[in-house]
Parts: sequence; C-alpha cells; structure tokens
Amino acid sequence: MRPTPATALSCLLAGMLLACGSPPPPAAEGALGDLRFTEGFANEPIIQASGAAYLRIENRGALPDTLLEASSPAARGAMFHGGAMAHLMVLPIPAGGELRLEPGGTHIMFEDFSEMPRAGDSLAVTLRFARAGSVTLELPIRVYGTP
Ligand SMILES: [Cu+2]
Repeated sequence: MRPTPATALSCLLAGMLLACGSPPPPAAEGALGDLRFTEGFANEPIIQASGAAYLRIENRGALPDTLLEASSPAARGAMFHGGAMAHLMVLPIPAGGELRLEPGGTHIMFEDFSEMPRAGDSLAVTLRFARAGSVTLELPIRVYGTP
C-alpha cells in the first residue's frame, strides 16, 4: 500500500519511517568523460502532461560542452526551460564550470507521460551532449516540494 502524506508524516513523527516503507532513494549520480552528475531527481508529476527533472552537471574538462537533448522512454517529449518556463534550445556547460538544473531555475521539462511516474520509483533519463556523448541516469522520483 502506498503511504499517504498523512501516514508518511505520522511515520516521521513516530520515528518509524523504515518500518512504514522504504526510505526515499538517494539523488542520482554518475559520470561521462569529463562530466560529473550529482543531485539528480525528478518531481512526481501533478498532471500527466508535464513534469520537471533536475540535476547538477559539473564539467571538469578544459573544453566546454553543451547539453543538446534530454529524453525518457516514459515521456513523449522533453524540452529545456529557464526559470520562467522560457524555452531554451540547448544548455551550455562551461569548461571547469557547471550547469545547475534546480527547482526555481533551469530544468528539464518532460511532456506527455505514457505512464505517470510515481514517487519512490525512478525515471530513466538520457542526456545527449555535443562533446561527451550520451548517458542514461535513473533519477529518483520525489513528491513535489520535498528536498
Ligand atoms: Cu518547465
């Protein structure tokens, strides 16, 4: 049985979270060439039409790279959004710098889920870079608004 927010809260209050269900999965991490990925997660979508994903991409190389595309088998499409939902075509990652996709800022916006991602599951996300190539990360899905 999926715990409701109320039961999850009561679990926390009772200090019995482990007894009530699995702890939330840790944020996704990974590496591809000079790129390091940390703090990756997706929000449980509120509607089937769209949902956001976040991660931090550090470029340890001497050359810049560019995030060209994100995709997931669970969604029909994806785009990059700036903080005010402005559509961004590609996302640069400066040499020795980082790209932060985070709540309230730039994010990946998935569109039209074939099956609603649920908190506690993970979302397979493939990222394609101009220089480093492609990587697939399993982003843990979190209830909207939880850290
Ligand atoms: Cu968006």
